[in-house]
Amino acid sequence: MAGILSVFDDGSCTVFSTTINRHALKITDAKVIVCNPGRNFVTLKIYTDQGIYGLGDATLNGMEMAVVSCLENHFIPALIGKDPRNTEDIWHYFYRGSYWKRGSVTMAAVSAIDMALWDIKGKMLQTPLYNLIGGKSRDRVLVYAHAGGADLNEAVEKTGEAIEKGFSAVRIQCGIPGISHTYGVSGDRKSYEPAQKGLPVEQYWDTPSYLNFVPRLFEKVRQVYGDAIHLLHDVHHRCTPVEAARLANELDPYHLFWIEDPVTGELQEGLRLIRKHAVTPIAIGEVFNTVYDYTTLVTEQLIDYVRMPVSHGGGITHLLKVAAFAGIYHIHTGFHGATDLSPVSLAASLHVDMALNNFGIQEYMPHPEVVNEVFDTNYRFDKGYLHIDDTPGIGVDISEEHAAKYPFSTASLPVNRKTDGTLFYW
Ligand code: KDG
Ligand code: MG
Repeated sequence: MAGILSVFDDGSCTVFSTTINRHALKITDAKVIVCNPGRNFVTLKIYTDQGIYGLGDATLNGMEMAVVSCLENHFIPALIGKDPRNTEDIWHYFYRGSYWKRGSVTMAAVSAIDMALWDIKGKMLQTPLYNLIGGKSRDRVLVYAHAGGADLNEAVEKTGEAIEKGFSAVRIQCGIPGISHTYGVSGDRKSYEPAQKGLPVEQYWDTPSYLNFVPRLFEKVRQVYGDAIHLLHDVHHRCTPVEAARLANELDPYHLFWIEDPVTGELQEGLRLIRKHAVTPIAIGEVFNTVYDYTTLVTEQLIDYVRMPVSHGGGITHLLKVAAFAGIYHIHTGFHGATDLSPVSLAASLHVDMALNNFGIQEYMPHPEVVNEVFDTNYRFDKGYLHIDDTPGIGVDISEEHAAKYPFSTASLPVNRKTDGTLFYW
């Protein structure tokens, strides 16, 4: 990758063959690219008058078009003419300046704008994003894989497959005897993708069966693979505080790396009961949007990992603040990285992971090959870690030509009911 070729007295410089005046930079246009290479992605592309553009991920699984509308009808028109280098001021313009603040849709739009602006900043300064936010705190990023099995034997087998691939940390989800569907388990042995075409499908859930089964799963996995491997589990918001306290307590002997979302994220005080009864570490926040969602959890040290994703939690600008807040309380990061976060998000998270001192682990659910036809990426997996190269900015590009071959198709996350029909958390 070519660097700055020459710098002139007036502050302008030549990068590649484009002359950039560093004293003036304006956003001239922005567009939203929606595509479906196997699943829907929404990508924001912001253009400047200096020929540099930036990309941000605006995907909100199952709610894609709401974010597109927010960007196209409300935020993009207000962006035109602003100086893209003013990431802090622009963040506050769309967050603090907006009377109707917070919420998943608005914050996904704010996040996409912020990511794209940091991408521009890095490209303009010809340096990878991590150099702008503290530089490298490590050489590589520890990641965890997903292993989902329809039953105990398959879950054990899938865990072994992840270890074979080089992962040293594995999140294990398993079909529960007596429950037809459970979170994180694919019906057809393909990789798990919760959003299904069309309107939400209804699934059924039974917490007592789940609570009886999960400790047996981790007992078995520890017997087979020993103590060295990091084990994780996602409760996916499905327990009450007392149920979660029982589960965390019964999992204590198997020394999990974490349990995730043991109770719904909005029930912050619920975590107090879990802490009284267990030392299994806790990760929360993939559905959070702002630092305010974390106040009680962090200041009372009720959790061990913050999971709010770069694409839903206000982008780089806000995630750095959340991570700093968490760090003061010895809480680490473990950012969300499911397949509904596009390669732009994954790369942006990796830059933050590289730079933070209180990085913990990164979720890594590789995208299917067809996604790499649309996105040109700058990260690679090797022996349990992701490595990111030194491409300037976030370092991911999109091929609009390939994206156009995969048009948007409505897909929704499931809705859950208890076995008697009562509506429940998914
Ligand atoms: O869109 C919903 C998914 O991102 C979520 O269900 C994935 O819980 C998840 C995880 O931990 O990856
Ligand atoms: Mg989760």
